Amino acid sequence: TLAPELKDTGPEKLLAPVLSAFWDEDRSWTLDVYRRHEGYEGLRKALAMSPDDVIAYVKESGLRGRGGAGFPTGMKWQFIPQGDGKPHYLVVNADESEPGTCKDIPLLFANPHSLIEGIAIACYAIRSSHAFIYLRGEVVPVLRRLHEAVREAYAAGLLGKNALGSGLDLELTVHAGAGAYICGEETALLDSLEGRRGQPRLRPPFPAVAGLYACPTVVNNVESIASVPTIMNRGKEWFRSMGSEKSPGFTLYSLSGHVARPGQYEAPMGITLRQLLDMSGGMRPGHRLKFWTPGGSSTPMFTDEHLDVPLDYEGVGAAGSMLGTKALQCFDETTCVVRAVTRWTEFYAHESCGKCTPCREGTYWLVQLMRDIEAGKGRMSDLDKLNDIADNINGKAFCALGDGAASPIFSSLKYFREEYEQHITGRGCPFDPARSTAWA
Ligand code: L3W
Repeated sequence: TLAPELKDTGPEKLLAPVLSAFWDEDRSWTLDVYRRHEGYEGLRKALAMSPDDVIAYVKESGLRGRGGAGFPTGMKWQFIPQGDGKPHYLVVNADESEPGTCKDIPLLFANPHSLIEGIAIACYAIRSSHAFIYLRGEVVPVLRRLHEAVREAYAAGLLGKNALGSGLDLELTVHAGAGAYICGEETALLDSLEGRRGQPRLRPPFPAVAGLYACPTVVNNVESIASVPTIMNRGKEWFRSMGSEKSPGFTLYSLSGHVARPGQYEAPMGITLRQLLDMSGGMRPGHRLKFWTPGGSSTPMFTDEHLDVPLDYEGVGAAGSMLGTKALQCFDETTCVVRAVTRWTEFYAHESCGKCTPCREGTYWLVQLMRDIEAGKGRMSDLDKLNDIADNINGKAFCALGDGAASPIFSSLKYFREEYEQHITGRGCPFDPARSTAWA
C-alpha cells in the first residue's frame, strides 16, 4: 500500500486510493470495518434500481475489465440473455498468476467484502442466484480469509435466501484451483470448475452464451467486480472524473522489481510510470531503469523511452504494447534481458497446457534457443529462428497464452538485439563475468 507520507502528496487526483483506501486499518478485512467505509451502500442503491438499470449504469460508467483485456464490464453483463429459462452464473476469476501481477490477491486479503458486495450487485443485475470465486490455490491464507468473509456475509443476511430482504437468493461458492496458470484463461477456468482438466475451449460460443454447465455465464476479474460498489455508491460521473474518456476511473497498479518501494499503487487510469516512480521513491538508489512491462510478462516490454506513455488501454496500445493487468515490473541496468526473457519463456513452456501444437511445441523450442544463447552457445541465425518460432505461435495458438509467450521474444529482440548478439559473439553473458569468457 502507499507509504503514509505519499498518501496526500502529489498533484491533485494523482493518487486515488479507493479499493485500497483502508488496507492499513486494523482488521480491514472484517465486515465491521468495511461497513465503516461505505460498505454495502452500493448494493443498497443497486437494489433500489431495476436489474437492467444497474447494467446500463455500469455500462455508462465506462468500467473496463481489469483482468487484462479491458472489455467493457457493463456490455459483458448485457450479453446475458434474459427470459431464457436457464440458470445464469457469475464466475470471478481470482486465479491471479500472470508474472508480476499482484493486485487481486492483496485486495482479497485486505478487503474481501468489496468483492462480495460487487458480486451481489452483479448477480442482481444479470439475474443470477449462484456465483463462484475461482481462487488461485497456492494462497491458502487468502482462501481462509475469503471463507471467513463469506461466512460473515451469510450471517449478516447479505448472502443466502432473500439476501438483504430483496427477494434475491444468492449462493456464493469459493473454489480453490490447483496452481495452473492456464486456469486463469476464462474457458479453462470453467472446465476446471466443472471438475475437468483445465484446458481452453473454442470461442465462440463465449461464456456469456454457453459458459459454466453450458449456461450463460459472466466471467469477471476480481478488481472489476470489486470496483462496482463504489461506482454505484459515488456515481458514474465521479468514476468518469478520473482517467480518460475511453479508459475512465481508478485502478490498481502492481509495481515490482528494482524499485525503491514495490507494492500496489492505486491511481487513475492514464498515469505514467514516471509519475508513479516519482511518487514511490523511484528506482533503487544509484540505478536507472532499463526495461519494464506495462502489464506483466505477457505484454511487450518497454524501455526508458516509454516512461511518459499514459498507462491506459489506448496509450499503451498506441506505443505498441498492452496494458494487460497493469503489472509494472521494472528492471535496472544490472539485469541481463536475455536471462529475464529466458526465465519467462521457461515459465510459459512449463505452463503450456499442451492442447495446441503452436504453443506446446513452440514454447519448448523457444526455451532451447534461449538457454543456448544465454549460455553463450548460440548462433546469429538463432535470432531469426527465435522470431520465426514466436511468429508461428503468435495469433496461431488456441488461447492468449501463446501470444503472451511470443511477446517478450519479439519485444526484447526489437529493443535489445545488440545484447543478444553480445551473448553470441562474446560466447557468454556480458552481465555475469563468472560465466563469460570475452566479457570478464
Ligand atoms: C461475448 C463477444 N463476450 C469478447 C469477452 C470474453 C472475455 C473478455 C475479453 O485474455 C488478455 C490476454 C492476456 N461476446 C465477446 C465476449 N468477449 N468478445 O470479453 O476477451 P479477450 O478474448 O479479448 O481476452 P481474454 O482471452 O480474456 C485476456 C492478457 O489479458 N493478460 C492478462 C493475464 C492475466 C492473468 C492474471 O493473472 N489475472 O493471467 C496480460 O497481458 O494475455 O491477452 O471475457 O469472453 N463477442
